[in-house]
Amino acid sequence: MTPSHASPRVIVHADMDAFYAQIEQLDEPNLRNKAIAVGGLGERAVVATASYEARRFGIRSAMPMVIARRKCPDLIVVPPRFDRYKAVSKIIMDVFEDFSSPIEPLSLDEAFLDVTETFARFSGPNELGQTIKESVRGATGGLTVSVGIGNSKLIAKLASDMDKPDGLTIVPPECVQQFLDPLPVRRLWGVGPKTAERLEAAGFKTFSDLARANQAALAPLGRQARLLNELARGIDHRPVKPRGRPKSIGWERTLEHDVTTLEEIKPILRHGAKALETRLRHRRMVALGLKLKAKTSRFQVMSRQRIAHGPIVSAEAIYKIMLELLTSLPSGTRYRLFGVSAFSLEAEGTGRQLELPLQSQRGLPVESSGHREERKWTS
Ligand code: DCP
Ligand code: MG
Repeated sequence: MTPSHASPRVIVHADMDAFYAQIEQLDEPNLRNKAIAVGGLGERAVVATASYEARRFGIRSAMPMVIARRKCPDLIVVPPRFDRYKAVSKIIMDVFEDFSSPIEPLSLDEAFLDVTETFARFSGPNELGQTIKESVRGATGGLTVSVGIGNSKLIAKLASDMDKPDGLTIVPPECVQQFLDPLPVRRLWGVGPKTAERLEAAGFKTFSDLARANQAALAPLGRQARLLNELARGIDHRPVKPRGRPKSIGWERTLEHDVTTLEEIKPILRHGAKALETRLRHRRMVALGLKLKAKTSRFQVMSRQRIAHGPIVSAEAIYKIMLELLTSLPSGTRYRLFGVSAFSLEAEGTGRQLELPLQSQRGLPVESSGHREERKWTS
């Protein structure tokens, strides 16, 4: 039985542009607008990825670095920093989670989002797409992502690739066939290169060829024939599959200016608490533990955490605990980053009473790399 079509799905595919290279250009302004390749320096090194400036010279992922240098003698080669890429990946996946339940990451820099439920919050797909792009830019300090929106994973995936970099491609349901028709069959997402070869050998060059083929023409494709024909007609019911249950869910922000006073910090924590509530609700989870993280202007990281006696989910309750945890961090210090996160997560509705009185919770300071500070916080 095929799923009902009563309410069409809204699926987004978001894929960062020249991911590693863009991060290097963000972190090192001297590399901006230049042809750069991220990869090793050894003789056998290959290009992990190249900036769009370098792609104009024909440089591509997986190309031997010697060839890349030959194509572009001014190419700047930057060694990879995987920890940084992973950290950025976590930030963007958290952003995606604000829009979608569930999200399905495909790699460090791309994910499917099923936004069917949250779509009504936006005036239309354009506002949805622009908001995702803006949010990624804001959370990462300026990175661009290309976004595709359609009624299936296949359409969304193909659409995000249409207008890179910094693209937004929307395929309305009534335009699906027109969008697919001219594409070569090897672009069918979920079809391996072997199958694509077989398709081409059997005379199917484009989606259009495959979509319009009759039973007899499809016969040589064997058991896959029907599925391939349906995909070529834009029929794709594959669900967005959630990633595994996370150990923690968090929000953090590096501030544009360092802050010191309670009055400056309160709105940041309030914002963080709201963002965390959204993320917990999207994943239908509640938190038994909450953690406040802070980084000083001297890059000293401190955190304080608390185990709650009951599950917490509301921004109000999170904010209240954050304010309490804040009082055990040094006052009078300049802070450049705050993070609000939840751990000891449970699925929502597992039976415990929600949000028991906060007074009964014990504070457990941990991981403190800062010295005890006697000064009190004042507004
Ligand atoms: N990657 C890699 N080796 C490859 C392909 C990719 O190490 N053969 C890494 C580097 C990329 C990252 O994975 O930055 C993401 O891969 P993408 O295919 O999404 O490529 P980019 O994000 O670099 O470029 P774009 O998506 O704009 O085409
Ligand atoms: Mg990418």
